[in-house]
Amino acid sequence: MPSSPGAGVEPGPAARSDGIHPLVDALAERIRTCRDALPDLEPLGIDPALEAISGSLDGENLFIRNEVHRCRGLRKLHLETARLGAGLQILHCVYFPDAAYDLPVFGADIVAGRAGVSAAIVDLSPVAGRLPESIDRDLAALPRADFAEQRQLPPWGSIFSPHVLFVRPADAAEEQRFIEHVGAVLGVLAKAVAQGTAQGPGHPATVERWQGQLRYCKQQKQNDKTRRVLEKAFNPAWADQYIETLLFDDPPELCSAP
Ligand code: BLA
Repeated sequence: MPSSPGAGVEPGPAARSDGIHPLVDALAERIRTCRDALPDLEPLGIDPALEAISGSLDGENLFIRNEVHRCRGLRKLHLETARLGAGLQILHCVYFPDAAYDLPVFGADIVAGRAGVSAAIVDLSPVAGRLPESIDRDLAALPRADFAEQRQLPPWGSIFSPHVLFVRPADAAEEQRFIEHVGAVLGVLAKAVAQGTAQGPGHPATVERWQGQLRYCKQQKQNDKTRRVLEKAFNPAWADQYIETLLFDDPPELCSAP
């Protein structure tokens, strides 16, 4: 784990939470509410240097707040809220499943700048070719989320499911609609978590899902926009470590028992 953001940053006593875009704040609250109802939820230990990172860059307050948990069926639930200079505010959330369970990766990301929210994305992404049938059905049955501006996925976005929602919300009503849709997607995941049962670490389906999770991380790491922002706010070596150890670390090795 990287221990210090390095040049350009003066560590402060705690992450600041002022000046957060209302969508970032409200979505983080909704995600926490859904998360706190998951079975056997417990906080995962996190390097205190990464839990709350604060400083300043070009006279702007910088902060990152990280929350990391686990629960039954999901090995790592990561929620990050950040303000990274030039008015850029980010919500980043990924739930990585335990490969023994037939569960997808949950991912959500919001990028807001001075001109408003430029990107809002949410998905339950398959780790085994396609989504489990019941999840596919439940997502297809959700109320249609209408947005004026749909966005085009980049090539690395082939990891996302056909149900992915990627938009630029036009106004406060669309921002609220996005929050409701994320809540509904998390409801679909919560149902699958409640019904899920584990297969052995050596089961071919577990191994396939583990490989799918590795691929998810590999593809996400091709998003140069994330890397560039972190490099500018901190420095390239720190950004690289942060991405490799906290944002998209590879899933832990499976033990060989069947
Ligand atoms: C785009 N992500 C972006 C952009 C920035 C970041 C600056 C460009 C904004 C835009 O295209 O409008 C930056 N995102 C970050 C940073 C972090 C972050 C610094 O999460 C974390 C510290 N990205 C994810 C996850 C998803 C995701 C989990 O981290 C999806 C589940 C998606 N971000 C995503 C996509 C784009 C994006 C699809 C658009 C990329 C493109 O158009 O090339």
